[in-house]
Amino acid sequence: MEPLNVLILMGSKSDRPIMQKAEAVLDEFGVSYKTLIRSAHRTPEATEQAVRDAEAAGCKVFICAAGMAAHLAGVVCSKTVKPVIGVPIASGPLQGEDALHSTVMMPPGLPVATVGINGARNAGLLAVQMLAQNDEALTQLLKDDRIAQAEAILSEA
Ligand code: RP5
Repeated sequence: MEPLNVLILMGSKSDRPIMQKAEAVLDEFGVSYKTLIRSAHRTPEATEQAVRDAEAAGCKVFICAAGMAAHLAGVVCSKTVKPVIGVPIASGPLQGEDALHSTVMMPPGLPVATVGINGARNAGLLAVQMLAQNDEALTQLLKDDRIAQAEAILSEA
């Protein structure tokens, strides 16, 4: 069985349309991942279990997406020393401002690398960059992606 590299957690199925962009990046770069719906508030024990199971399966990076009072990334961070990437989701009346602050403003000692509101693509890319630290092939794919981005912009001029 292929080892698990990334676990994507999201607080609700309503977060899925955004988080599919993170999955698309991991598919694009051939990175193995698993996606689960787990909530810091609604399913705290199952969230902790998901972290334990993922670590046992070799998971190297966690991506955690939640909206409103978004504590999922912080709770996962409290249960692992693997890097945690937080994605604040624009759900609810504050449209992600609440989730951004809840995700990014972690106490000293418990870092969550937070991307922008709904920044699922960047979360996927940051996970790939973390994995690429020890992977020449992934590093080359990331360089190719930067070149492709530049070419796309220049071709529009
Ligand atoms: C958060 O509350 C979820 O991550 C979601 O963004 C938001 C709303 O959840 P639902 O009411 O759609 O399940 O926990």
